[in-house]
Amino acid sequence: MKKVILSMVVIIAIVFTSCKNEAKKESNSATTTMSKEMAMKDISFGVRGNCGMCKRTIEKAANSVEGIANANWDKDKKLIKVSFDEGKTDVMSIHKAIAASGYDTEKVNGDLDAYEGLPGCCKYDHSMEMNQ
Ligand SMILES: [Cu+2]
Repeated sequence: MKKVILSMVVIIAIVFTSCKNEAKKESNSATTTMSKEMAMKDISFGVRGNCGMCKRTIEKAANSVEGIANANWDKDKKLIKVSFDEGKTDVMSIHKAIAASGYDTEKVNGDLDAYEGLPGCCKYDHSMEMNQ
């Protein structure tokens, strides 16, 4: 069910993006600020974690990737929303950066040494459901 919702979101995002592309083609006077917006991509994916401290670590890791405009991890949903510049980075780089800080993402397992270094309250359960 979640996969269905996720793929619907992706489809809507693609449709929305292509509509914006159409709009841009129609107006040749599109400004540079508009093309900057066009390059930004919004994604979300599951990331395990427990608390507010996890939130800071996860978001800091995501924000350390060049091209990330915004990162917001939802503690209850175990989900991060990221806006990034597709010209500067890609989805896997964001997953890897978060995993390197010790946190599991949907695609990359968290670095175990970094996990060991996390405060006790942040030692999340590796079987925790993500993207709730
Ligand atoms: Cu924590």
